[in-house]
Amino acid sequence: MSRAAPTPSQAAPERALRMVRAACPHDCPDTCAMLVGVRDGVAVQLRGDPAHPTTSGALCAKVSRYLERTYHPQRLLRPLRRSGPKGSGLFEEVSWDDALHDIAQRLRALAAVDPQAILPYSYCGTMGLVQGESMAARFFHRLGASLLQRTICATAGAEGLQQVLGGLVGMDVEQFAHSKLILIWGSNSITSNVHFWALALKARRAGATLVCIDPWRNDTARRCDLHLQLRPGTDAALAYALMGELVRNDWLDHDYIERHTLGFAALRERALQWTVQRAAAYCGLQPEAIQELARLLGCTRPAAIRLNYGLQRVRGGGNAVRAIACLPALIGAWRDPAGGLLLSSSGHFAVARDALERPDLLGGRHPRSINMSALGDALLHPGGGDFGPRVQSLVVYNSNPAAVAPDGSRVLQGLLREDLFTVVLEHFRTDTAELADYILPATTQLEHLDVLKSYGHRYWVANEPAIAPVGESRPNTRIFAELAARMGFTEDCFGDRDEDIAAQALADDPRNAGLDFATLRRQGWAKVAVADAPFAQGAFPTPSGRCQFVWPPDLQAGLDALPQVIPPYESAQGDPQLAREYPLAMISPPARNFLNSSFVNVESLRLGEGEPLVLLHPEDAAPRGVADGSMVRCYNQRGEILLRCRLSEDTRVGQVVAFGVWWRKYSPLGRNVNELTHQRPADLGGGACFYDCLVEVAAA
Ligand SMILES: Nc1nc2c(c(=O)[nH]1)N[C@H]1C(S)=C(S)[C@@H](COP(=O)(O)OP(=O)(O)OC[C@H]3O[C@@H](n4cnc5c(=O)[nH]c(N)nc54)[C@H](O)[C@@H]3O)O[C@H]1N2
Ligand SMILES: Nc1nc2c(c(=O)[nH]1)N[C@H]1C(S)=C(S)[C@@H](COP(=O)(O)OP(=O)(O)OC[C@H]3O[C@@H](n4cnc5c(=O)[nH]c(N)nc54)[C@H](O)[C@@H]3O)O[C@H]1N2
Ligand SMILES: [Mo]
Repeated sequence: MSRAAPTPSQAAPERALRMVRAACPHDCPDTCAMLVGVRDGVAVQLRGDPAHPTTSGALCAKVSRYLERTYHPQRLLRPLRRSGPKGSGLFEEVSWDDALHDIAQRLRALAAVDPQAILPYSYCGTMGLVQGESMAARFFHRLGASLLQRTICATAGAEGLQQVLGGLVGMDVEQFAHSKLILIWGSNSITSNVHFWALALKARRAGATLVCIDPWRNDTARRCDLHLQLRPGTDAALAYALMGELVRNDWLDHDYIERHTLGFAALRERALQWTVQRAAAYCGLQPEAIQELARLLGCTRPAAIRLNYGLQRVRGGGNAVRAIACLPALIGAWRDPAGGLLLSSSGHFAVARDALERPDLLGGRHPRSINMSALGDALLHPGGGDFGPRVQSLVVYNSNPAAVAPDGSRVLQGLLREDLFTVVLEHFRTDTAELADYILPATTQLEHLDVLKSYGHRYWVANEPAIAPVGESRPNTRIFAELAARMGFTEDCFGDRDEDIAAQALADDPRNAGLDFATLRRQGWAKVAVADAPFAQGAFPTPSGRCQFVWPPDLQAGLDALPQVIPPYESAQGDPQLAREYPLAMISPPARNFLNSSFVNVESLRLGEGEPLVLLHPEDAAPRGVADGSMVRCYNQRGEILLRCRLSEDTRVGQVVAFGVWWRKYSPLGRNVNELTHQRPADLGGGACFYDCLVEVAAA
């Protein structure tokens, strides 16, 4: 297919196809550049931009269906107000004026007592900097509402990486095509990062070895040359064992270590304590597999690690990332553009956060901060003490907490509080929207303007509105600006148009090399100005400028400053009593046809996924009398769900894999996998621990 350049709309004849540049808004490392074909005001085709280097003309299974999502018969078209008891599903249509007037009045009354009783709840339904935390953040800052710690996905790993490398920085994903060894660590790339997988395949055609480190033999693991199928939550021990082997065999880059790292002597000593045998027993691996991987790491140039967020959804997740992030410096892998590690590329983008979010509007107030991964507890807290006022209003946008937040029965109980005033900005009547007092229809990516950075590649991508808003839907920015006006907020920033906000997003910084939004939207996408091999000469963005094997604040406090090996809360090591009662470790990785809970209501994709499934090893099925294809109860101290069981040797003995994240309303008993997960935080960054979970399974 030839490349279609966007043609000016005014010149286009009536029936001509107009191509509009867009960006995939979804929470995925790939942030694809897209082209939308519009005819007579209707989006009729959508494809990946063939000229964009990582998108390469291809979209994933889900986003290829984005038109079905935008024009879905169940799209919310008008504001809705609850007209029956919470959870009854009874709503009536109201005008925007009435809805906004009433919401502003309710929020104003609460704010007059204590604005912290109002909690915004949002995540990455859209990754757009405009429709994400811009006008919304301004609104809540001006209001003085509670702050939200956005921990549900990545903060444990982000904090871990920050301690070692100094930020969310690392390899350029395009360079993986030239690596000779690629470790895919804690990631099912084919499902959740498919454009990276294309680069890994390119490397393999040029002779690279691909290794997968994952407790589940997923699609990606099956296609790699080597798979280390470790116990969940044991990655730090594996990393230490690899370091130990690098030391014993002297597969080290002494010059790089000397000049560009901090704390090698201590790390070396700790690593030697993790003998291959000890780690093999701890991780549930064969010692030979660890030795083989160490040899590959020590003897292959360039060696690259595609670390991802799957492994940090456990109690020790932050420290696991720390331990793994030490590996490339030991072998001097950073010297080569195709060597090193990539967890996230976010930190290579210079975003003017303060201009977008305007924390100055807090005006010296310091509202409390609530961890989004413990939403159930927050909603059920009676208020008082350190917690502060009871949460009396929840304003949800870009998220579906009733489905995605852990400890779902507590979340649901909280959302069912008759006295909780809940407003949900959405495209659909999600599980969360069903429990709202007001549902406000929001525009999709085809209907609004935005600008995106990426956490998997290094391109800014612009998104032009391709079509007029469907129904009476409005962009998040407009909804919050209109609420601000009704609240009497008069600051100029509430009058910014989406174009203004997009322009403000790009910071004046050498990494943007003078790029402005006007240029970006003309080009569609633009690469940040960052060196191919950013740490070839050290210069890590840490306070020491070095790769930090030890965390200096811990050193100064006299604490153990090295990465720690921390067992999951729910594991034989972490809680032997609990492990006897609920002996199966449950992980709940993404389903290929869904994006977290987005797309579950797109019929073609839901049919592709079938029904909520759990994989159980035949050796675990036999003593439980569970047959392949039967329904099983999956339960623990927090709850119970029903799943279709598939017997599979792709999971470990003692481990089940249940796919996320189904909507409750499409799940048996109206409950999904998060009925079983807990709200306790990871070691760093307050991160969620979705894959730190023990369960038992029985025939239903
Ligand atoms: N199709 C699809 N793509 C997605 C998403 C989606 O829902 N669907 N979600 C998007 C989002 S929000 C994110 S954050 C990314 C996440 O993408 P990734 O960071 O790649 O992580 P996950 O896909 O969550 O999990 C990947 C793998 O981690 C493994 N894993 C679980 N526990 C452990 C462990 O303790 N150690 C190791 N080594 N591996 C473990 C799981 O078995 C799974 O195969 O993907 C994005 N892409
Ligand atoms: N058990 C288990 N639970 C998990 C995970 C797991 O692996 N296992 N993964 C976790 C991870 S990594 C993440 S990131 C979270 C994700 O959790 P969420 O960020 O809540 O992601 P989604 O479920 O995709 O819900 C996003 C919602 O935003 C809406 N939306 C999209 N664009 C817009 C917009 O422009 N305006 C408005 N108003 N709404 C919009 C969509 O319709 C959708 O309903 O889930 C977490 N939950
Ligand atoms: Mo995520």
